Amino acid sequence: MNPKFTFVFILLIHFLCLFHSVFPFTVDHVALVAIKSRITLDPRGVLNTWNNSLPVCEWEGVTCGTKHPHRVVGLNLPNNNLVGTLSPYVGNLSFLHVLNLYNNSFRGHIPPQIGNLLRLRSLQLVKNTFEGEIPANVSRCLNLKQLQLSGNNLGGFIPSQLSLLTKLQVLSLSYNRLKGDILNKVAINLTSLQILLASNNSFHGSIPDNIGVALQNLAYIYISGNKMSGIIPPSFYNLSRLQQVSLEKNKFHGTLPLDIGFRLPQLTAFFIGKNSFHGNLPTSLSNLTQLEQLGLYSNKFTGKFIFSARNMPNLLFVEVNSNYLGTREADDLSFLQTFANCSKLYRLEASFNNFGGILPASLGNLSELTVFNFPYNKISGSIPSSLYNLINLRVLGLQGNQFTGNLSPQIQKLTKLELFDYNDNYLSGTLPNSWGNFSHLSEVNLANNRFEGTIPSSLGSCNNLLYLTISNNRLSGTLPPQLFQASSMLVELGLSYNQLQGVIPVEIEQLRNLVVLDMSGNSFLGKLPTTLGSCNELVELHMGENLFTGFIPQSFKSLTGLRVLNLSHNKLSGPIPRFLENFPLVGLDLSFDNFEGEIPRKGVFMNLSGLKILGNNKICGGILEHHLPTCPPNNDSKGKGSKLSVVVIVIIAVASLVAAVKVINLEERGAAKSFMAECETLRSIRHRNLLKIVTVCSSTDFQGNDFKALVYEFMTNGSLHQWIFMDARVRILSLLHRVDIAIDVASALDYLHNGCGTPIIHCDLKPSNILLDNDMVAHVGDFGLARFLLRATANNSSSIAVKGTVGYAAPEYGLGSMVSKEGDVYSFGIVLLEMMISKSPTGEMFERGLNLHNYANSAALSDQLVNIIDPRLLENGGTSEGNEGEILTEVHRKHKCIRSIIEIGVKCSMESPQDRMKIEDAIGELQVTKDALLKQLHVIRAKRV
Ligand SMILES: *[C@@H]1O[C@H](CO)[C@@H](O)[C@H](O)[C@H]1NC(C)=O
Ligand SMILES: *[C@@H]1O[C@H](CO)[C@@H](O)[C@H](O)[C@H]1NC(C)=O
Ligand SMILES: *[C@@H]1O[C@H](CO)[C@@H](O)[C@H](O)[C@H]1NC(C)=O
Ligand SMILES: *[C@@H]1O[C@H](CO)[C@@H](O)[C@H](O)[C@H]1NC(C)=O
Ligand SMILES: *[C@H]1O[C@@H](CO)[C@H](O)[C@@H](O)[C@@H]1NC(C)=O
Repeated sequence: MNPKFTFVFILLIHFLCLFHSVFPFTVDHVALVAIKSRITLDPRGVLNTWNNSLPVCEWEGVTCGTKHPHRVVGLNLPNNNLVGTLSPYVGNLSFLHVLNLYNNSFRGHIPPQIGNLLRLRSLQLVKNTFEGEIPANVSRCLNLKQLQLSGNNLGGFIPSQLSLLTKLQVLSLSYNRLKGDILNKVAINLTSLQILLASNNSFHGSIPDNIGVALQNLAYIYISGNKMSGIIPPSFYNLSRLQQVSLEKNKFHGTLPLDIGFRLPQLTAFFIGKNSFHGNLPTSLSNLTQLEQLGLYSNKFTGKFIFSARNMPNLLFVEVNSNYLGTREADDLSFLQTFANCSKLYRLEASFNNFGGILPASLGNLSELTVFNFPYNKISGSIPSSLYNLINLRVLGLQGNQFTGNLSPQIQKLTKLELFDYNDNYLSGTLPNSWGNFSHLSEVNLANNRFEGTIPSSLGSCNNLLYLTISNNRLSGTLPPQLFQASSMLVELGLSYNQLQGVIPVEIEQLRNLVVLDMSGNSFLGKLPTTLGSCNELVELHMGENLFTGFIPQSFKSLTGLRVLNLSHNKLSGPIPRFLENFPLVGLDLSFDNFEGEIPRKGVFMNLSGLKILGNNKICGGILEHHLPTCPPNNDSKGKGSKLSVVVIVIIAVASLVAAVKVINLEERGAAKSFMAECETLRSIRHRNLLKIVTVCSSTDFQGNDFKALVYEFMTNGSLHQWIFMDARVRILSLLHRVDIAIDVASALDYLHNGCGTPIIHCDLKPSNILLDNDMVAHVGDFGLARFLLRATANNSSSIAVKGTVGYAAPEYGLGSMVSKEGDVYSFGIVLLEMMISKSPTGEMFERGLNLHNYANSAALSDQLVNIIDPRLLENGGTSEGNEGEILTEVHRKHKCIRSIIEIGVKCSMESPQDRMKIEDAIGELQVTKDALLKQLHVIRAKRV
């Protein structure tokens, strides 16, 4: 050969070789660049190396072959948060063996060009957001051993062509929305299959009868959460290599074969929960010596649970909740003793079965146990103290059994507890004192037992507690304020139906996350705590069946999320606040209280089934369907003749005009303005027992000075003063009248003090300011000296040296004290005594140290009341037709009532303000007295008939 030619030939060969290796290199390069171009976000910058200054084989995630050093055989980009679509150019990487995009955010369709990758062995796209159908073309990749598409948004039918992939060992399709009969149409032909993951799709069909022959290599089968049905065919138990089986949440039925434990010797996980399997559990389950996880919950298994874990050193958990296991016999729980050697066991659950017997003490050996959950069985006996050795416990559920005995203080050893439920047993004794160490505890339920004693204050130190329920026990005493700590996260607090008493600590406001509060059925008293208004996450508030008095606080206005409010069967009074109309209430129970006045008409008040208001005798109005009496016409509308004619009372005038009392100096900056504001407030307060203010007027008097006036409605029956000292022959105030008037007046004061936002102090309560309407209902009027407490104490310029009226004004006022609620209570006490004794406190006999209070008090102490009370009280009893014995009994009973009223009067008029009774308590006691009196009158009437 011509050497020249030879040279050219060699050159040509060389060039061809070069060309041959460069050309394919270019195809892969182009494909990768195209793939990169479809990736819109690469937060970790893995694709930064994909540039022209580096050869393709050095790009991150790219692997080239050894036989074909310039061809891309692997593309591995897992866990990179890549966002974008997968370019169809991927199909040009014709030497690719492995494509791994696990755990990124690829979306769009899986390109069918994948089907061109005839050398592909592993396609790993798990945890992306691919959508659309699986391209049938994938079935052309006949070398595929692993096809992994779990955790995407793939839908549609599974292509039957995938059955051609006979080399497939791993098929993973879980967590998509795929349909079709995966087992019979696809999997059954995949003779090499070892791992089938197809949970949580919409696959249907049954387990093929020939599965035991066809898929002899199967080790993992996860088909839970589909729509599969049928039985487990007998040949399934020929799959002797099976290690993990999950058939949960389908519609399988049938029984388990007796010899299951011998036929699946390698089984480590067996999950068949939430199907309809029935029958006895085969005892051979005990021979699954490799078993780690056993989940049989929500089936229909029956009979004794004969199970031994003695040969299962690797056992992690057993879960048989919601079956019919157990026979209520004493040895039902003997299987628990066989767990002693399971040192890894961390979860035991058997709720909602029929297990009887007692808990064996050997439980204490299961040191790794974190969940012990056996609620709703028939387990009896005491809770073994060895249970409290399980210091890793996080969930302890024994509710709904028949346990007796105490709650051991040893519980505090379980410092990792998160949930602890002993609800609904027969436990008794006191609650342990120490709750300080439970820093993880989020739920405690001790309701429906027989616990007694007080609520331990240290419960408040469980800072992560969200749910605390101790309802339906026999707990007594008061609520420890420590229960309500600022750090508290409590969402639900259930204290109902115990024997708790006292007032609700104001600290309750610190429970800012509270959603449900149930205090029903106790003996709580006092007012509803105003501070509860701060718990504005509340959705349910149950305060019924207690002894609460006073009004619904204005602060409740902020409880705008309330859906259920129950204040029934208390002694609450005052108006039903309008703001309740605007709450999303579905249930409002105000029945059997003493609410008064017009009920609102909107919101829940229109809802016949949602509203309960029975047993409030002083309410009126509302929608027709409630059948309440119509309210007396409002003064704002035109009055009905003379009865409603108005009386003008000039109550405030300029300083120069008035007597000794300096009221408001209108020359002072802002005083006139504040007067008007106060008048507006006065005008807006409405209470059955307050004289209604018709209007406010402001004018100039004859000397050219400003004067301000309030206009009140007119009362036909005059003042209490007139009645007390009225000629006995005309008409007499009966004892019942007097009690009613006392309650009316006290209610008015309570409303002024506590019911209308800023407390108002009347400052001049006396019989001549108490007016009686046509029905002898008392109305407190003349706010001439009324003070807004907050303003008076907060701002000196408007604090006034009030004297009130001699005889009725509290002694401390004479010493220059600020006006106070207690001052009004003093006046009330004096009025009460005056009403019963019929002597004016300024009468001649009351001087040199003797006053109405001392007079009544010493008579009461020396049992001389009968000698000082208004003699007319004992007349007019209406029993003149009765025999002597009856009369004596009645007089005796009346005495008791009179005595208790006088005692209330004495307690209200104590010398020292802090010793005086609270007005709301006075109402409560007067109410009790009235009830007793009414009962007595009923008896008398009944006898007469
Ligand atoms: C290409 O990537 C390399 C490695 O990340 C980098 O050092 C180089 O600056 C890049 N070149 C270009 C042109 O982006
Ligand atoms: C997925 O990738 C992200 C980002 O690298 C990583 O933080 C996360 O742990 C990965 N998740 C799994 C299940 O591998
Ligand atoms: C799958 O296997 C069945 C028998 O089990 C057979 O009838 C069918 O033709 C097979 N399908 C494919 C695509 O090989
Ligand atoms: C099966 O397990 C039970 C209970 O552990 C045991 O008594 C029995 O000997 C085991 N049978 C075989 C064949 O291992
Ligand atoms: C291979 O990919 C297709 C898209 O799937 C392109 O259309 C082709 O041009 C490409 N071929 C080459 C040689 O890059």
